[in-house]
Amino acid sequence: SASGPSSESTPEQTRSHSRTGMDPDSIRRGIVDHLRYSIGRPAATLRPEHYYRALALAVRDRMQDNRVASTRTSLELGHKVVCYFSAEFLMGPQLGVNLLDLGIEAAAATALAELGQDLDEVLACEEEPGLGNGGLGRLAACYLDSLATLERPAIGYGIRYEYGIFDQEIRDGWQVEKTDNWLVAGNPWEIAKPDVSYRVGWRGYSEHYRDAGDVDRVRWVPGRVLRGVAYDTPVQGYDVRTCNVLTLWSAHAVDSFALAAFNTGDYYKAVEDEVNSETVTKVLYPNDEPEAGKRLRLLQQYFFVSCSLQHILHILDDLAGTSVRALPERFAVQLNDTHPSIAVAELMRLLVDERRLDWDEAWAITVATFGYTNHTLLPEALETWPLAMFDESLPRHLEIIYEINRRFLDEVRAAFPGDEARLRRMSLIGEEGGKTVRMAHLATVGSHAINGVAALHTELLEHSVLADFYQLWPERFGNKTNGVTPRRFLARANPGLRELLDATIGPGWLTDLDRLRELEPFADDPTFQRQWREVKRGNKARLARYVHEHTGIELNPDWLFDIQVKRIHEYKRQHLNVLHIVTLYHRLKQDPDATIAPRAFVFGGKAAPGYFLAKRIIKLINAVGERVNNDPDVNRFLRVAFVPNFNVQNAELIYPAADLSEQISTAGKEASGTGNMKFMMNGALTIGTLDGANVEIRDEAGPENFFLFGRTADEVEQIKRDGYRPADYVDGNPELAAVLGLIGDGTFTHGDTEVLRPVVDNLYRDDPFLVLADYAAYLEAQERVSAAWADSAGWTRMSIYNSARSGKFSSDRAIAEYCDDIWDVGPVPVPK
Ligand code: H53
Repeated sequence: SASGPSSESTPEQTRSHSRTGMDPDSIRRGIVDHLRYSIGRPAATLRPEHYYRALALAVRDRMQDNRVASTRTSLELGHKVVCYFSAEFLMGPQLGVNLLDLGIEAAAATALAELGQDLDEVLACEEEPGLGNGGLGRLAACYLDSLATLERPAIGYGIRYEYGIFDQEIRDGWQVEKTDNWLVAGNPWEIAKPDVSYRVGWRGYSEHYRDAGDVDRVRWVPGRVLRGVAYDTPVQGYDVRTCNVLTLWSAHAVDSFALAAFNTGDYYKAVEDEVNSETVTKVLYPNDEPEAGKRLRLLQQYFFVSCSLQHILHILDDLAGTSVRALPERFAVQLNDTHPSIAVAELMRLLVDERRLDWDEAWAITVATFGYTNHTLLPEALETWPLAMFDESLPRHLEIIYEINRRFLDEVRAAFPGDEARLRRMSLIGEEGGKTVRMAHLATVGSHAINGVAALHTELLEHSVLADFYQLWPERFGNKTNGVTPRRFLARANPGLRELLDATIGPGWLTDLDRLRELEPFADDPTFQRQWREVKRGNKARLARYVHEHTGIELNPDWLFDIQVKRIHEYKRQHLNVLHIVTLYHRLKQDPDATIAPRAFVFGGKAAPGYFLAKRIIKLINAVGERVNNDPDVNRFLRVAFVPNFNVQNAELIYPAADLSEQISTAGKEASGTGNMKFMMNGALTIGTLDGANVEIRDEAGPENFFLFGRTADEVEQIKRDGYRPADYVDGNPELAAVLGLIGDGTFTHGDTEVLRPVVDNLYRDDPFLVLADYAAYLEAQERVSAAWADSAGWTRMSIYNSARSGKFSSDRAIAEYCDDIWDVGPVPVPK
């Protein structure tokens, strides 16, 4: 073989090296071995999906070698480990990125070709794990990628949902949800660890007793117990030996149900118990921002947090001579939103009740261990649990929260004497509309570092939602602007651009994205501009094929591709985008001689199944699309496509195909956004509000390379305070009135005047996200877009500048900041 074992290798190493070599020959042997020993199918029946599984297993073997070396290096040398707690990890397809990270894309393609298989066809067989809803879950996945690439020891901890985010189908313009049975064909990336298993209690009561040393103690006697089992997925860094791990917990009954049945004679009761336990990790709640408020959701959160903390303490115990007191020196635990914030109370319980530390010491350890990332200001998304439900579910944790609160409020009292209103505002227990446990307050009080996810978001956090906490502990607050991984969203998603970048600025940019600045001198170079446009056109043609295959709609790759993909939510204002389309439709219908620069509008995104208006907005997009696409008066200039089932896989086709990125949320509502960054890296220009990370995107790109419009966050608040009356905007704008009229009068719905009525009524009467107040400014910005598009060289220059200046939005930059400012974790190179 090409890379034979070195002469110093021991026989053991020789065997392992030849088994997991990175050359085409070794990979081919790996595939053949797995086909034979892991898949076990007669040669004649082998199809691409079998080759997919065999190659995935062969790749996993290679990552596993790195994993073993990484664990040894980080644990034995005593390095601190980042633990990222997240209820969601939206990992996306694994095979392609793992090949990239290991540097064996070409070798794998050769190996498959020798077996008569095509790599692209094999890659297409992967079912993506949809264990997340949107931005928050995908951010967690990007951060795992950067942690490994920056050689930081890290463990992602989460939930192994049996059913991930639903698959979306579009029928008659409506969203239809299909369950996502992603595990049916097996998951070659995970390794089940039945021996890595912890008990998790639930319900019951707490019992006070005196221990041998005559100290008052409390023990929790749970009414029910489940068992969590670890499933490990290796997370390979790019071009390094470091391979971290994502540990996801799956819920089971505590004892073998068959055994219990023999003892009690009640077989069916025992089976039921098994079934009940397993429901805990059965399904992901499909709400992106708004909290679900469901008891099972609280149990999911507690379940994965408890397993993870027990696992961490267990690792600490295994490190000879390390006491739990060293926890914050050895582990940094980050809470991704409030979903895992029950960890604060659970760690206190483990330290005080089980490890018998005194309260003050346990509290100091807890606060030093946790960091909390807030991802939203939307009031409906801030988690609170009804006190009664919480008490019934986690009675001991409620006692602990009361004690944390008592001590905390004493501290507030000391800092702000006599300020009763402040105490009420800051309490961990909310009093308005029935008592609740406020999880954001628990996470904040229990963490030494609290961060927002974009500069504007952090600023608003410090002066609105968490203002009282900021005044108490300003030094604990900081900003960590989000980032996305260029490995997946640039190199994998956009092979044409990757090649052009390599050819133009040489290698190295993929792990040092600021180097894209070296493109700037080429921004006006006609040859480079032509190559740039060719890459973009190829990407647009690729997306057009996909859209045609999945919707039947034909898009012309020479048109301007204007794209909005993200969860469907009123605050993201997909309906504002639609008002623009209907305005253009109306103008073309009014004036038969009118012409406009042709545009393809592409949408994608899922609506939470119970979100009435979001589902109507999907219907609105499809209804307008159907009419526009089939009307010869307008379809020469306009097309509208809704890509069904927006997910990580098709996202990789969509971002690189955009000319224009729609980031049009009401200012102050989108914490950061990360799709905005993926578009920018791939050379799209942004039309956007001053919201979330758009502000920083505009600062980096330069205001002349960004289409800004709309009210600022301050102005939005001002308008609301003054009493917003959306109807005034309709009365003052005949074109807007006509557009709303068309939507309401059945023009797009075959005469049905009821279907879209709720959307129109909502805008006219309430319009909580100021769609109508920003309509005129949005149209004006779109005019600027059209004018800029008419100048092809000018547009190309702006496109190049956007990519060239997107370096800040690499998740490598974000993770380096977390490591330096919050986690205190440095690089731990694993010898090759
Ligand atoms: O988190 C993203 C942000 C985005 C924000 C999103 C998010 C969720 O996806 C779910 C819950 C939540 O509180 C926030 O909406 O703006 O970019 C990652 O930070």
